Formats: sequence, structure tokens, C-alpha cells
Amino acid sequence: MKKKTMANEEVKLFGRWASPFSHRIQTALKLKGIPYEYIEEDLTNKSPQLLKYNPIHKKIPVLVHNGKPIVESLIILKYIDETWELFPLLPNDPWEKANALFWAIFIDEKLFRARKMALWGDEKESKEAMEETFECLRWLENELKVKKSKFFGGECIGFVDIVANGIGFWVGVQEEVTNKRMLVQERFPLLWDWAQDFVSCDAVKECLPPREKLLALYQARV
Ligand SMILES: N[C@@H](CCC(=O)N[C@@H](CS)C(=O)NCC(=O)O)C(=O)O
Repeated sequence: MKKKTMANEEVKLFGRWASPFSHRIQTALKLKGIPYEYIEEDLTNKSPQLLKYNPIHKKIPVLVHNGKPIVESLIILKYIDETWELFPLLPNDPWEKANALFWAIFIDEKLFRARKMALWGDEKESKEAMEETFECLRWLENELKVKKSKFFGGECIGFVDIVANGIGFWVGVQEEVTNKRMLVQERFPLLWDWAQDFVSCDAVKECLPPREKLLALYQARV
């Protein structure tokens, strides 16, 4: 049974300012109006608490709800949605829900890998991966066309929109650093508009990392 936020609930988020995975959780908590304590992790020197709560992957984000850890951003998002009913992220209808989960996994597995290789791989890898990235973006463009809505979640942002934050914000910074264009407006007009709308949402905007700081981080990496 879904429950309302109780005053004595303790919610902690272990995250990293530059991480789109952390940003997903911050956005969801913001949309649902859940107060939480944010703990910034130094990923070059992980805290004993992070290693205790996520001993297998040793990654952020980790949500700790009343002392119980939840790891992996998609699982955390689903947990948040099932725990706090305000501002539902996943649809109620079982098929619609399965469809949203499909696209979320598609973004994380297929698109994320291709995008990463296209951006940071060697010349040959990057060329092939760029084609795969375009194909993935075409699928997402098509999904928006089929849905005929502003967001993947409908008229308000939902689960898939939050998961696609890498396309909504991070990709623009990465494109600037690597000089590789992915989200080209002429090729993906609906997705391009979606990205503008996505970053304009208050709950999204308020948790985004400062662009210049992120740019400097990627520039140092290149
Ligand atoms: N599949 C994970 C990915 C999380 C992830 O990659 N986190 C990175 C930061 S962006 C991390 O903690 N890296 C630390 C490491 O790999 O040692 C999720 O969805 O939560």
C-alpha cells in the first residue's frame, strides 16, 4: 500500500554533483516533495558508509530510507514512486508501466553504452558507436511522435523523462567538449524540443549541476 510521508521518516541520498544518476533521484525526490539529507561522495575516496550500503557495485546513488539502503538508480526511482504517492512517475496501467520500464532500460543499456563509446572511444569505435547512438535517438524520437505528448510521461515529466536526463542536459556539455554532435535539432526535432522542456522544469533545473563546472570537469578529462 502506498503511504504518505511521515514526519519521522529519515531519507538520505549518497550522490555526486556531476552524476546524471544522482540527478535522477534528486529530481524524483523534489517532484514528490520529500525532504532528504544529501551526502556528497568523493568517488576517488569512497566513504565507509557508501561501501557498507552498496558493497557490490560501490557506486552512487544510494538512497537510505529509515536505515535501509536501496541501490541502482532505476530501482531507487521505482522504490520512491511506490513509497510516496504524490506526483506518480510510472503509469498505473500494467502495459504502460511495462513500456516505460522498457524505455528506461533501453536508455541505460543500449543508448548509454553507445553514447559513451561514441564520445570517448577511439576513432573507429566512436564512428560505429555514433551510428548506433543515432539509431537509439531515432527510436526515442519515434516514441515521442507516437505518444504525441510533450514528455515521455505525458504532459508532465515521468519515469522515462527522468531517466533520459543524460540526453536532456549532459549530452549538450559533452558535445561541446568533444565537438561531436548527437542531439541535432534538424534530425531529432521532437527530442530536441523535449530537451528544452525537460531542463525548464523547476524540479529538474533546481538539481542540475552548474554547466560551467561540468564543462570544466569534462574538459579536464579530454
Ligand atoms: N547503474 C548505476 C550506475 C551508477 C554509476 O555509474 N555511478 C557512478 C557515478 S556516475 C559511480 O558511482 N562510479 C563509481 C565507480 O565506478 O567506482 C545506476 O543506475 O545507479
